[in-house]
Amino acid sequence: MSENNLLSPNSAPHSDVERIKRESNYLRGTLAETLEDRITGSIPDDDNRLMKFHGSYMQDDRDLRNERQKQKLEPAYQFMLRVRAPGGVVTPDQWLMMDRIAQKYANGTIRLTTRQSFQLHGVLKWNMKKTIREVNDALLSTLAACGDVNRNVMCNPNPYQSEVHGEVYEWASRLSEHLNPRTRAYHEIWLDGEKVLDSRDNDTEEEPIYGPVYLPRKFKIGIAVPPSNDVDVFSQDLGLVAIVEEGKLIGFNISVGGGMGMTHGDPNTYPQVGQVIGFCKPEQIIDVAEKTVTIQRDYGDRSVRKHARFKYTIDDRGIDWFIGELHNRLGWQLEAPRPYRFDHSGDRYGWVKGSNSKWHFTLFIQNGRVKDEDGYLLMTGLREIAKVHTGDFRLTPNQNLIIGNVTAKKKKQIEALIEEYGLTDGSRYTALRRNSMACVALPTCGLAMAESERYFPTLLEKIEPMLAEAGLQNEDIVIRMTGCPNGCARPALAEIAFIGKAPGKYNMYLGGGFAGERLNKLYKENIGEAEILESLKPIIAHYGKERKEGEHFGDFVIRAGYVKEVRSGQDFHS
Ligand code: SRM
Ligand code: SF4
Repeated sequence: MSENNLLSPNSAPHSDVERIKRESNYLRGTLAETLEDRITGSIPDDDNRLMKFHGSYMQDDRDLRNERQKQKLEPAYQFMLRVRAPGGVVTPDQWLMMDRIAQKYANGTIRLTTRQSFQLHGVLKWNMKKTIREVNDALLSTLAACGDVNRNVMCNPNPYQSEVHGEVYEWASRLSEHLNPRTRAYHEIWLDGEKVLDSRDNDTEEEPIYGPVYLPRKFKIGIAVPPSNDVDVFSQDLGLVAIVEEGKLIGFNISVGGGMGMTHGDPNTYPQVGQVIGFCKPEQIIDVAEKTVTIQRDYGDRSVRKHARFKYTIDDRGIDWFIGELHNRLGWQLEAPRPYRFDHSGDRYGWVKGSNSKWHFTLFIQNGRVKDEDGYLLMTGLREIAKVHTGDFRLTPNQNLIIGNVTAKKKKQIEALIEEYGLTDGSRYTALRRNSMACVALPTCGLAMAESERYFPTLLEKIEPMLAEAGLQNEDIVIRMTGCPNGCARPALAEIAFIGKAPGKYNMYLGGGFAGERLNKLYKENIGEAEILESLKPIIAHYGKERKEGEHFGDFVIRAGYVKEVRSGQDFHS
């Protein structure tokens, strides 16, 4: 392994997280002992860092913080658990397992994420082991769902072209498998597997791709199948665009250096869109991904975590440097990128018949939260469907759910359940809401500066009458909200976005590309609901009156001069 793995590009001291990883003995730390400690519901900071690699974060219920402080109680510590499945494809039995453990160990809800994973919230330390075991028994995993490694590999859930989906999904699974950490720590800690290493063997090479300190930061891969850019391929560290000719997958265009996170007011941090650098055949993709990951391993910034994502490695050294380094490591060269075209980044709802003659139903799930509420028994409905369904479930990159591969024979039964539980394809809502996403934020996310998931539906309710007035109820407009600038709902790519700044206050951005090809731009800073509505109303009315045929909202606001076009992340703050 290169020496660069041990030194930051600027030779500055490494961040403390690097020490924790290095001393962890391949992600073990003192986690096993910590979990046995019954005195507190929390775990120490160092172990919490390592816990992420195992798919979990320690959190506390922020709604209860003040009250517990007053009562001199420790915060209401609990754990978020992320369960990943490449491309978000799971069986009905796996769905039933998620449903069961959500009731048994978590807060009784399931959260479908923007990267096609599941999240559970509210798991207590004492139940973590049991929960992860049940996940593992159902052949799913939490390993590498978080942490400085390759995360859940996203892939277009494409219900239309079943064969292409099958092939692309296969590549997503292989990529995921190839880049999985190899440490046995996960089995030892959670599954009481055999201990294969002890601290004396710390030098043993267990991680052929990552090495003992893993990556400088998280790494993300997603595969889009044009014309759908639902995975927001340009937000990925490594984005793959499937090139399909005559119904057959012939290879992938490769995009590198995308990412969404930034810090408010810090121009050294910015969201970035990936750059397309070439094309390769399907069977070459594993090699390309592995070499890309090792370049980031060796050259990524290990001193300043805010500057450690792959996008900064590329922007600092230049795209030509990266291509040269990649070609060197591959020992062969990428071909010129092939033509492709994206039409949209959202989901297409309702029933469609796939090319394999099976049926697929895309269900609208507001902000990905699966739960039962008065008058809408979504969780129960999905449980009843899973009990009879013989196909699969596919989590979409927009926090929705596809009931996939329904046979003609089963369709009636599933339709009846959809009807009985009033499950919706979103047609009862405006197109704006069908194209909306919000991150989790409060009360569980420790980084949230403002509400997101809990507040966004209320804000949409207030925007929707403006659309009705302008005759735009059925106009697809991509709108997203996050509770902080980390960008978990990929807000920097939305046509309208709100990014939390403080309780009740948001920065408002306009002008992202409808197909996820362009970043948006700051329009108003630190505004509350009244000002949001006041600002949006005239723009929506203007768009209703003066949009050109087929012109998307994000393009219109640039043409009409509300915001300037952003061509790359470096222009984002200017
Ligand atoms: Fe995220 C951190 C939730 C997708 C960028 N993200 C977090 C944490 C774990 C907060 C923390 O570190 O303490 C959030 C947990 C909240 C909670 O209570 O559940 C969290 N991120 C989520 C999810 C659940 C949002 C959702 O509503 O679905 C998504 C889970 C994805 C998954 O299944 O793997 C999620 N996060 C994303 C995305 C979108 C994507 O990957 O397509 C991004 C932007 C893309 C990117 O990475 O550039 C994203 N999350 C971040 C960042 C900023 C990273 C950066 O480059 O600066 C953080 C903070 C960090 O890593 O320090 C973060
Ligand atoms: Fe938390 Fe911020 Fe991510 Fe929202 S965007 S889930 S507030 S880290």
